[in-house]
Amino acid sequence: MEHIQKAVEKLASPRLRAAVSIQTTLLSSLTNLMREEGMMQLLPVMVSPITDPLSHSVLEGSIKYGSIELQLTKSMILHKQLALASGLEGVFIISPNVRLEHPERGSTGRHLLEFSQLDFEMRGRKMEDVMRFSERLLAQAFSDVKKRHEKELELFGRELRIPSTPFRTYDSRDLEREYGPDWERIISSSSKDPVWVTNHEREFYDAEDPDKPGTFRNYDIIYPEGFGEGLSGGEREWEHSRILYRMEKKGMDASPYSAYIEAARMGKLVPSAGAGFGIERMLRYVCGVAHIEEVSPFAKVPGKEIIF
Ligand code: ASN
Repeated sequence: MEHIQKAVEKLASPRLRAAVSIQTTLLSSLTNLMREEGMMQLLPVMVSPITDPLSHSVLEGSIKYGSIELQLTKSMILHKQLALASGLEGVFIISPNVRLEHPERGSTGRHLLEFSQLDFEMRGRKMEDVMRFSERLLAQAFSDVKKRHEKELELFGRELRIPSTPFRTYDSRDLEREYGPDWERIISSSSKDPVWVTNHEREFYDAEDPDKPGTFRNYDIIYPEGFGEGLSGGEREWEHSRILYRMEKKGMDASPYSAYIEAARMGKLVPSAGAGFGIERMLRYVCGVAHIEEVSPFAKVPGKEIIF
């Protein structure tokens, strides 16, 4: 009963109203810039035989449709790549992602069982293009929030900085060497503006540097003040043989991805780069709150009772 009361009180609170109005501005600023860039908006895919394999472990999230097994979307990465086959220069989606995170992640302040990602992909672009574009997106969105939401930011006691660009860039291997496995928390807590961390060994679809095997052309934005990771993206593997090679190196079973692999074999995947912002994480940072659930009306926190 107490949990229900708390959930209802949160829904009725001025803080939540303020958060949702800031979120509305963030989304319109970000997507307007994408439209100005000539990118087209896709509608979300929520179930499919294929989804992002992810590089971290989550609980199983498939559903049965008769005898067919469908995955709940973990991210639309593979669909973003496939959508560029149409000849579009760039695509974006406000994409609902379901990731059944292990219960321990409930205390990180930034994990939910379902979240929304502003996910985008640009044909023929390189990692540097996406990094510069993402910085512009953040700087513009934050400055629009500052202009329009003085009162709401005051309610959160938040002094929002407009980040200077370009953000500092670190290589994950250097950070690991210097700070050990806890590097993300350390670099986030000691920074004033967001930073980039590049070169992560993760899913098969993030491109390996052809000139430096073992180095990866991907990147994350780490928010400052301890807020941690808020975007991840990369240049992509798109050639049939490279996709098979990367899947094999990862020890993946390629059979569930046969249609995607066939599209690559037919030459329908194109060179691209992209990324995705976690919308709730961005809002948490902008409002400066400890837990994402404070700014998310129907938050499903791993390991916690689910009310609405
Ligand atoms: N959206 C991410 C990307 O574009 C993928 C993810 O969310 N796992 O790389």
